[in-house]
Formats: sequence, structure tokens, C-alpha cells
Amino acid sequence: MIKPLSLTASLLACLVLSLTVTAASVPVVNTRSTCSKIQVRREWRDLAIDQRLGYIKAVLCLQSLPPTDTTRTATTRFEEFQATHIYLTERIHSVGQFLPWHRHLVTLYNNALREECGYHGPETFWDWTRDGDSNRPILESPIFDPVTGFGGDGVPGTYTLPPDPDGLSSVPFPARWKGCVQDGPFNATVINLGPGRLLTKHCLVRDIDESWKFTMTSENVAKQMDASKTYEQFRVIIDNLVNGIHGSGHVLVGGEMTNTYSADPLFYMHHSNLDRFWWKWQMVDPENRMFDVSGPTTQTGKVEVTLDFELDFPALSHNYTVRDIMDPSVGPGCFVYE
Ligand SMILES: *[C@@H]1O[C@H](CO)[C@@H](O)[C@H](O)[C@H]1NC(C)=O
Ligand SMILES: *[C@@H]1O[C@H](CO)[C@@H](O)[C@H](O)[C@H]1NC(C)=O
Ligand SMILES: [Cu+2]
Repeated sequence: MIKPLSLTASLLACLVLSLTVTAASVPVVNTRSTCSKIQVRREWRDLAIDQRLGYIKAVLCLQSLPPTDTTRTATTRFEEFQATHIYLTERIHSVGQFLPWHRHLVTLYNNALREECGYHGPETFWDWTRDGDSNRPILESPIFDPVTGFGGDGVPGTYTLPPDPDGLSSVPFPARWKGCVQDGPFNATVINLGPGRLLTKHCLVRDIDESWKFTMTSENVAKQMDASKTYEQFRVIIDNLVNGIHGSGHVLVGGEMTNTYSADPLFYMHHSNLDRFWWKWQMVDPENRMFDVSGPTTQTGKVEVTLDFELDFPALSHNYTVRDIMDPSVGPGCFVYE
């Protein structure tokens, strides 16, 4: 196992500024950093079986490592990522920086799987349109496989929501809590965060609902993407539950995934897919779209986000500007999608 220190070292290596010289010999600092390696993200079912098993093993490893910041509510390194998401929830959803912030959270998570838990397969994501386009029930997707996937549905009657005297567990999606996942690699996972902002020890809860399948087709996603000519339109469309681009992976799986404040390992698989849709949208017209960003910086405010806006990742990373994150093919992202 590699210590978090090497993560910092490799990030720094990635942040070396490159200097270019224009025709007029005026030195211009290119602030976009170079990468020692570009990660090519590959869909889950395109990974070899041993890569899938290696990924799962690395997630279990993150779940067994202590948090780097022991003063917070996270009890493991895995929970530390979700704790940061919980802590910032109101500042990173339904705002202009929603997509860049989540893009970098997924990058940091992937870095941790690799650098702290030795995963050496391709970075990966769950393209749920492949399941939406298929005639088979979603539960038969390789993503829910009990041996080579993330395990299946919750078992009814195995979980009861705790009392919520302070209203802390309110969640934005229509949250459903059928029961504990009892097959697969996470059947013994104990989650200490959630539901909502409550801190309770509980199993990984899912409540798979096939009726959302209609939003998960590639046709639906293409329709929403085509309708989005600006970042502003795209940003607003992805947050519309019925359009499905952001909501689908959450509401289909249910349980922890319908709870902004909680932790299913599928969260990162889904959010990377959402990020991929953004990347595809950017790549339609990189000149105009790669650095297009807009929207308020707070849920109720009127201040517009800019490329200079700072994104913070408490306990995970130092700040980055939105500009740093927009083009994932340069540092600190250093990835593309297949
Ligand atoms: C999880 O699955 C393993 C292997 O199938 C089994 O031995 C174990 O009892 C299960 N644990 C729980 C908590 O269900
Ligand atoms: C990091 O970004 C946050 C959020 O924009 C900001 O409040 C904070 O001051 C920044 N921290 C540093 C050290 O620049
Ligand atoms: Cu989120």
C-alpha cells in the first residue's frame, strides 16, 4: 500500500508549468499543466474480469483504511470522500460549479484507489445507457453482479430508517430504503454516515426501481445533450430529474444513492458517467465549450461562477480553480474517456 504522500508527490509532478514561446518571442506561461500519464477511462463491462476484481478490492481497501483527518465524522478513508461531499452539499449542487467540483472529486477518488490501494487497471465508470438500451432487467446488468460487480438489490425487511427528530435526514430525491445489500463484495460494509446528516451505523442500502429505465436510454441522453447549446442549458437540464442525465443512476439504484449525504461505491461510477456526458458535450465543440461555465456560485445567490472561482476539497486536496478542471486531458485531471 502506498502512503497518501506519494499522491501529493505525483500531483506536484503533474503540476509542472510548461513554458511556451510565441512567434514574437514573448514568453507566455501556460498554466494548464502537463501529465506524466493520461488515464483512459473505460466502461465497467469493458474491463477484464481481473480488472473488475482489482477495482472492487481497491474499494474494499479504501473502506478499511483510516481517514487522513481524524477530527471529522468519517471513520474510513472511503467515507472521507463522502464526508467532504456531505460537508459541502449545499455549495456544490444546483450551482454553476456542480460539474467541475464533481469531476475533480471523482479524479481524487480514482487517484486514491490507485495510489493508496494499488489499483492498476483502467479508471472506470458505469454507462447505464447500455442497460437502458437493453431489453434485460437492469438488475441483470454486469454492474450488479454478486461476484464481478457491486452486488445487487437491497433485501426487503432488513433495514429500518432511524428516527429523525431534528429533520436531518431530508433528501432531495424521492429516497427509497428497501433494505440491505446482502450479496456481493459490499454485503458486510458498515456505513457510518447518513441517512441524511444523521450519523448511524448501517448496512449498504439499495432499492432498485426498474421503472426509471425509460430515462436511461442513449436516445434520451442524446436528446438532452442536443438540446443544450450552452453550458447554462446543459447545467440546468442535467439537474432535471425527468430528463434523467444526473438523476437516473441515483433513482434507479435507490437507498444510499437517493441520499445526497451517503455512500454507495456506485456513486463514483455514476458520477464519472455524468462527467463523461459533460466531456462528450464539451468535445462536440471544444473551442467554444471546453471552458464554457456559468450559473450562480450559491443556491440562492446572484454571483456568477467564473473560471477563477476556487473549488475546495477539505481533507482531500488543496483548492483548484474551475479553469484547472475544465479540460480533463491536462493536469490535475489527466484523463479522457474511451
Ligand atoms: C457476505 O457474503 C459472504 C460470502 O458469500 C458470506 O460468507 C457472509 O456471511 C456475508 N455477510 C453478510 C453480513 O451478509
Ligand atoms: C478555497 O476555496 C474556498 C471555496 O471557494 C474558499 O472559501 C477558501 O478561501 C479557499 N482557500 C484558499 C486557501 O484559498
Ligand atoms: Cu453530488
